Amino acid sequence: MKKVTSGGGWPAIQYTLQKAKEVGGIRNLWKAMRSKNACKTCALGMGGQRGGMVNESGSFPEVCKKSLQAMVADMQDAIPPEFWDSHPLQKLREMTPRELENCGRLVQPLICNRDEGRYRTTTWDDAIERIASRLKETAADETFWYFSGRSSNEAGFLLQLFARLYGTNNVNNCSYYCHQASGVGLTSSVGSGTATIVLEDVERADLVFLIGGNPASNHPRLMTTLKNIRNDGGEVIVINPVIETGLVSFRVPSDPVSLLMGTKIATQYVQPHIGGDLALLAGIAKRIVEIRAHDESFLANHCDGHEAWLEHLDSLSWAEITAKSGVTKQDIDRMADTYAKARNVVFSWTMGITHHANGVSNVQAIANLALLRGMVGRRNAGLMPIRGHSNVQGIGSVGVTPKLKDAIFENLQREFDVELPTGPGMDTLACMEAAAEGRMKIGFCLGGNLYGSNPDSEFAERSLNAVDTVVYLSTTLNTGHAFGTGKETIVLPVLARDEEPQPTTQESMFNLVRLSDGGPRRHSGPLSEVEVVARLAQQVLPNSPIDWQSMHDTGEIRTAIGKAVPGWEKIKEIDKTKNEFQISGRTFHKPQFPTPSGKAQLHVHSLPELQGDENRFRLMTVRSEGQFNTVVYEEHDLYRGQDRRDIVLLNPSDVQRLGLTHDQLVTVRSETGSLSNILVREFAEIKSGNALMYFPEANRLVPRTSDPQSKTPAFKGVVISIEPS
Ligand SMILES: Nc1nc2c(c(=O)[nH]1)N[C@H]1C(S)=C(S)[C@@H](COP(=O)(O)OP(=O)(O)OC[C@H]3O[C@@H](n4cnc5c(=O)[nH]c(N)nc54)[C@H](O)[C@@H]3O)O[C@H]1N2
Ligand SMILES: Nc1nc2c(c(=O)[nH]1)N[C@H]1C(S)=C(S)[C@@H](COP(=O)(O)OP(=O)(O)OC[C@H]3O[C@@H](n4cnc5c(=O)[nH]c(N)nc54)[C@H](O)[C@@H]3O)O[C@H]1N2
Ligand SMILES: [Mo]
Repeated sequence: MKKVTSGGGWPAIQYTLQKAKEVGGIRNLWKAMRSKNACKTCALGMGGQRGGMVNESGSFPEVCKKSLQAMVADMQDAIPPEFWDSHPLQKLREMTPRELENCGRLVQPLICNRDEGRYRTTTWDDAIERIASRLKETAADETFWYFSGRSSNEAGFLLQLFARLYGTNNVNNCSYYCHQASGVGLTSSVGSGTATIVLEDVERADLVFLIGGNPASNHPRLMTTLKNIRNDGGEVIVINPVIETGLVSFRVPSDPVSLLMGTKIATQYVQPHIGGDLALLAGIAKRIVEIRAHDESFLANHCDGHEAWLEHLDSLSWAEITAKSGVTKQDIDRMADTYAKARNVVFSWTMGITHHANGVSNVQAIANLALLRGMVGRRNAGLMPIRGHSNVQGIGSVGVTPKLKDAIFENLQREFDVELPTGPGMDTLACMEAAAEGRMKIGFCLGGNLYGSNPDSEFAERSLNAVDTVVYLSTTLNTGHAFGTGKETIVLPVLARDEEPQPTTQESMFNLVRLSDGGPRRHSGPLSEVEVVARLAQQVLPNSPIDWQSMHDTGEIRTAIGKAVPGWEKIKEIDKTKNEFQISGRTFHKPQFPTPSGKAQLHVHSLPELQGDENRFRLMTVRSEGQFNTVVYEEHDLYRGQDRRDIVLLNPSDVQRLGLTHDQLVTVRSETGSLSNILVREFAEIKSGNALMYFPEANRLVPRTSDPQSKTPAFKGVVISIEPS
């Protein structure tokens, strides 16, 4: 497959027209895309009351392929009832993620007993009674509750409240596999776990660091912002072991000049080794101090720990920095020079930073570098984790974490006269490990694909298979429904955000709470997530101080969120005022930080050894342009010029050194598993010594090694060997 020379552009527009055809014409799709609902894909913040395809600074039209794909998927026909007779589990297991997604919308509650080996349809009453009776006969700590980041704040808040009153803190979300390291790292540095800035700040920056992310594929609408920065004479430094086409040049479809000519994005593109970022970031900081471009008064007045950190930087040798990062001194000096000259600098990052056993240290090192020149705590500069799922941040804010923030815990107990459990609760991977050891009887999943997103797929399957009852609230079929089954599996079909009968809210990565109006249902079977949870809670805990009946009303839930969650007071009136609001206490335009001392904290890190050697490669498991997490929409990867997914990409010099040829069949092995009949491919864009494969297929190879601080698996830090099949 020929590789495109820039991202975005005509293929994106052509794709829109093709997708429109699938759902009965451009008018249908346009109407759906323009409805006042928060966009369903990433957390950049489109839609809501500003209307679909409008971003947080009012720019229109902002559209990306993924939002179209997600919309078109929800606009599919229903899976007919006969489907389940002709598709036993065995058959579902043979289907690709793409085929599963394309089966259509789930519209009837389903039950599968392991012995029967197939799903059969049932009624809502039966399904809910069954789950309720299982819950009543199970000890609360033998259950776990997993939330994906697509659901509303209302559904997330209600379900976590129910789980806690039922008696467990085994409440967690997909963030543990995603940006948890950002939350933990940022909190330890600046006292708050999310972006310190709003979209306008990025738009006004004159330098953006883009570290370990591929927004051309995964956050396409950020590309408009980067294009604007370049047009205003600003600079973009990309740090990524892979040269991602769309980060070199991107054609923003809504800008005629950019569309025709393409906009150059990266002003400097630096390729570290996978896992080389900590050394690289320390190197830039060391150089800044050497050229005396650091802000001594900011460090003295607004930071703790700067003496120890500066001493540590001084003690690091350039030989260690360049060897462990894989980046030359010259490239580091150039980045430092650019940084030294810039006035307003934003640091952004995604999974290339968090998916490591030292993910939290990586994030702290980014914060260190920003603080070194006083780039946090003022306008037009700051820290920006580019979040994944459209409401992953909101789900976390409203209480979907094992340990509730103290203030939320106390507010809930006081306002609602309830007693909440005080046990520590388990993170996502810990729940999966407990399940594998037979210590979990019920797993309840609000969306997502817990099986598909896990490291070590063979383990993930075994783990969920050991659970008595697995419950999924889903919109479409995924590999979890085929492999991640319990002795009994119950699937409850739910409405998508824009089909909800009542308004719901979502939080963007810029801490803006957005209101979605909901809309007409497309199918008669599914229920809203909130209704399912309220009905279940009523049956399991009928005598609770919480009036679950009233919680069918999303307005009631918002009132409860407003009382319980600090900074969210304005949510109580949002459906009347339509005023989407910035959560208070999250944006830092002044250098006062919510840490015990009011100052930011600098952290010292020793540099980890580079993994791998002559014969063992560092492997990253990443997304293609045509997928959304475990949902694969297309087998090809447009920007990397690949036509299939069962491949391992290596630098041509490595392919030759191994004595292999392009497209030869190989076996890829890690300490966890192996995959055979994989095609090895020459891919000049990846730095030698490193390898690239696609998530989720490659998850068989990913060990359960995780960052001790954030519990996030090292999805990008896998060591592999490659031999002919
Ligand atoms: N189209 C699409 N959009 C999405 C998603 C999707 O699946 N598809 N998923 C959503 C979600 S939940 C998330 S979390 C985000 C994910 O967004 P990204 O983080 O952009 O996604 P990944 O594919 O994991 O890509 C990671 C990037 O990090 C680079 N990388 C890998 N290892 C390293 C390293 O050690 N150091 C550095 N510096 N870079 C490294 C890779 O080359 C790649 O470019 O996207 C969201 N948006
Ligand atoms: N190897 C490797 N593994 C990874 C990653 C990686 O980069 N490499 N990335 C990790 C990351 S960043 C993440 S976020 C996780 C993703 O983990 P998850 O969030 O668990 O997985 P998704 O694939 O996004 O879940 C998709 C499913 O959600 C359901 N769904 C869609 N919309 C809705 C809705 O409105 N309501 C409900 N109830 N369900 C809905 C559909 O059934 C769909 O099949 O995977 C992680 N795993
Ligand atoms: Mo994610």
